[in-house]
Amino acid sequence: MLERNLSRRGFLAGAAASAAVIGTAGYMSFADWDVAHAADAKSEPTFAGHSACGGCYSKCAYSAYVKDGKLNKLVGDPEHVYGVGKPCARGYGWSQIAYSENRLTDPLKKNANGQFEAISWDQAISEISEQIKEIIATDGPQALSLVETGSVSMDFYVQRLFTALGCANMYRHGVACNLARNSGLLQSAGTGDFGGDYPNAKVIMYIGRSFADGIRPAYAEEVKAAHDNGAYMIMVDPRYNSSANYCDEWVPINPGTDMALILGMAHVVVRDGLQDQAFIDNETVGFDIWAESLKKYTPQWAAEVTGISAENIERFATMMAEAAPAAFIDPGWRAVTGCSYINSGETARALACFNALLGCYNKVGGAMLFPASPALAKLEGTKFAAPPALKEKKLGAAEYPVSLYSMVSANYLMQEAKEGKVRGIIFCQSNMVGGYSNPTELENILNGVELTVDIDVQMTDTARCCKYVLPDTTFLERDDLPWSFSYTTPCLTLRSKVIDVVHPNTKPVQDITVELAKACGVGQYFDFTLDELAAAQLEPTGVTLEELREIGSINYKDKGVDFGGPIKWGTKSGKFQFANEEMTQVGLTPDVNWIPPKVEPGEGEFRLIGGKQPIHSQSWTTDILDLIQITHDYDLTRVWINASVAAELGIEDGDEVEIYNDLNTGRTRAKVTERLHPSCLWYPSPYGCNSPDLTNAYHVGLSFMSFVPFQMDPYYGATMSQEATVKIRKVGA
Ligand SMILES: Nc1nc2c(c(=O)[nH]1)N[C@H]1C(S)=C(S)[C@@H](COP(=O)(O)OP(=O)(O)OC[C@H]3O[C@@H](n4cnc5c(=O)[nH]c(N)nc54)[C@H](O)[C@@H]3O)O[C@H]1N2
Ligand SMILES: Nc1nc2c(c(=O)[nH]1)N[C@H]1C(S)=C(S)[C@@H](COP(=O)(O)OP(=O)(O)OC[C@H]3O[C@@H](n4cnc5c(=O)[nH]c(N)nc54)[C@H](O)[C@@H]3O)O[C@H]1N2
Ligand code: SF4
Ligand SMILES: [Mo]
Repeated sequence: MLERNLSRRGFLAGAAASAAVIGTAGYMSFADWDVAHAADAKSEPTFAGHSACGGCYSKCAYSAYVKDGKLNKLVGDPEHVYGVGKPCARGYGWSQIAYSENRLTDPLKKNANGQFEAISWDQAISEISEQIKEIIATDGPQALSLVETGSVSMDFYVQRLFTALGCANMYRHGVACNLARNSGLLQSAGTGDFGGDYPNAKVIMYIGRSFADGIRPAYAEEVKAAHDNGAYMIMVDPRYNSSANYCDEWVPINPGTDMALILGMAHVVVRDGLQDQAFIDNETVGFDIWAESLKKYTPQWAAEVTGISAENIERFATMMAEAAPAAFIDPGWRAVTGCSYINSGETARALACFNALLGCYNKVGGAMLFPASPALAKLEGTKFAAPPALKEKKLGAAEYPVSLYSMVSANYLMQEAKEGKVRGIIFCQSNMVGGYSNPTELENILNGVELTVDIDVQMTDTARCCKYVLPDTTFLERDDLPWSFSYTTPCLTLRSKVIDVVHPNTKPVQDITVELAKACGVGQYFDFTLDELAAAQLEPTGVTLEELREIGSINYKDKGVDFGGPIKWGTKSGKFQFANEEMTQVGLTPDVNWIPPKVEPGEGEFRLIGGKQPIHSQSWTTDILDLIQITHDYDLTRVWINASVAAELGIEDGDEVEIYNDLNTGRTRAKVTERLHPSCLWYPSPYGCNSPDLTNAYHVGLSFMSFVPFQMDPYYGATMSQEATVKIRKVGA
């Protein structure tokens, strides 16, 4: 266990707070935080402004308090519809990043020996921009690319730079998150995402979604409300996850077969005429085609595939149909529908179709399409007007025509880079090597790319592989643009700078971008300040920049979902689509049909499945001392193995084990449990950092993706993070 100096604990103060993090279904409430900081509270920190957490992409808003110029206290802003005033443990932990001793503090360039040397900003900007210009002059702008998922201003500035350069190759992290899900939902329901009216639901089925592990505070609160209001909740997961305690049933499914469960349930609903025919007649197309296909997906067939009894499949289907429209299958986020399997996107499409059978969209207690987000000004014809529209589409768009365009596969970009078709890649707030696909393969590919730049706040696995590393300020040290978004209700949020820049040679990403734009000859598209732009964007909202800065977030509670009202489907047909001819472009049938997982474990093999832990975001937060200490305290880097299987292999709880396949071998300890399906091993996803500069995270735990090949699903291009098998043995046996 890691020994560390307790006096260095800046935020998560002490063991009580750590225990609360784990004990309260995975997230730390404001009350817990208050208790932990009772002593501090007496010394009166002062309000410094509204920030929005930079610890994951939910950007939960909070009020920041400082003492002696240092961040001292956070209080959640309840108006923020994701954060609901209750930042999670990761949020408190990540707020320490500004003061981390492992921050990037200067621009760096890799020398001939592979060592980084500090260089001046002038040198960095001029060398990078010269190379960008040379690449464009020789091979055109499509030889460049960007991998970025960031704050609102980061999105705006870096994407505008690439648009100005004429380069369409802009990618995000969806390939290893929700690319397949959002695309599948888009092709059926016409939206990349939907939610649910959890508090009013009577039956909810979750397939591979754990709101107490993969946290968004609003989600956790809503599910708690569903539970308190008596909803019957079914957790389908090969693992008894941290949310299963809230549920009425745990259904340990054979991993990768959720689609068969949904098809079997849909068969029962249609066979028994339990579908909402009025909804189907008025709102959908293609029902008859799917109904015909469903005939073959009997509960007996589904039972064979999933390992769930036919009786239970019948029971779930009937229970949900009887509770409809106050029943739905949750769309999941990452694990099952997002990117894990060859059938992930089709599983998303299947569940969207099942919900359509229930006629539950935008009904009280049903699935919920989000209301429109607050409209910001488009700013055409003004000095803020966007650069000319791009002439080409991004690489991979033609190969993955049914994928959501903004999410087209970053792995495809890497494949093109491997073949020498891409000469420059800029990463921004993206640790691709740390977890989008096989890290060794990604590192090899990046080594062959001429210009690689990473803009980050710490030396990640990706930064290590780049030639230039540019130090951003942290989210606490910079202003942002207004964020307009929508969940159960529309919301407007502004993140403001709340502390002074800690390291003088770091720069806000927007300033870095403007300097690069000027040096590349496209500075005319950035002839304004961030504040001028923010004020102009806000004009249609009726709120000024000053007002929004003062209040932080506005929740438009009166503009929520119109339950029972007309639905505007975002599909080409204008209806919900049970069948969609466009799917044939990628070799799929118009309606949803069974696709088995790509990989099946052979003799002595296990499918490697994984997931989030409440205290870390992706690979992002593992270097934060207080968060990684919780990892050590609770021994959270163990591999889960089913108890009967472990007994057969002579593995006991806590034993040192080796996990191995053709790609990787690694050692850890076993967590022997009844709470896991025997066909798989479960390993947490945050660990295995390979960057020695991140001294707290370095080589803690194993890197999940090191056991997974560099690959893409043929339909949507997602990374298929669970299409891999491993073996396990006791060390020394
Ligand atoms: N603490 C924390 N919270 C986060 C994040 C984070 O990194 N850390 N990241 C945020 C982001 S970006 C995302 S995408 C979401 C992800 O949120 P989720 O998608 O909920 O996250 P996971 O933990 O990957 O997966 C959920 C569950 O799926 C199960 N599972 C794995 N394989 C299968 C299968 O074949 N079938 C079924 N039925 N279940 C399976 C896993 O055991 C796990 O318990 O979390 C968000 N919130
Ligand atoms: N190992 C691992 N890989 C994963 C996952 C996982 O759980 N573990 N989860 C998958 C999922 S669900 C998702 S959504 C993707 C997410 O993939 P990414 O969006 O790439 O997220 P991270 O890999 O966490 O890396 C985020 C990076 O942003 C940096 N960063 C944070 N704040 C700032 C800032 O203010 N400015 C700049 N410039 N950089 C900043 C962090 O230091 C970190 O390197 O990862 C996927 N891959
Ligand atoms: S869910 Fe947690 S880590 Fe993510 S933004 Fe909110 S408080 Fe921060
Ligand atoms: Mo994600």
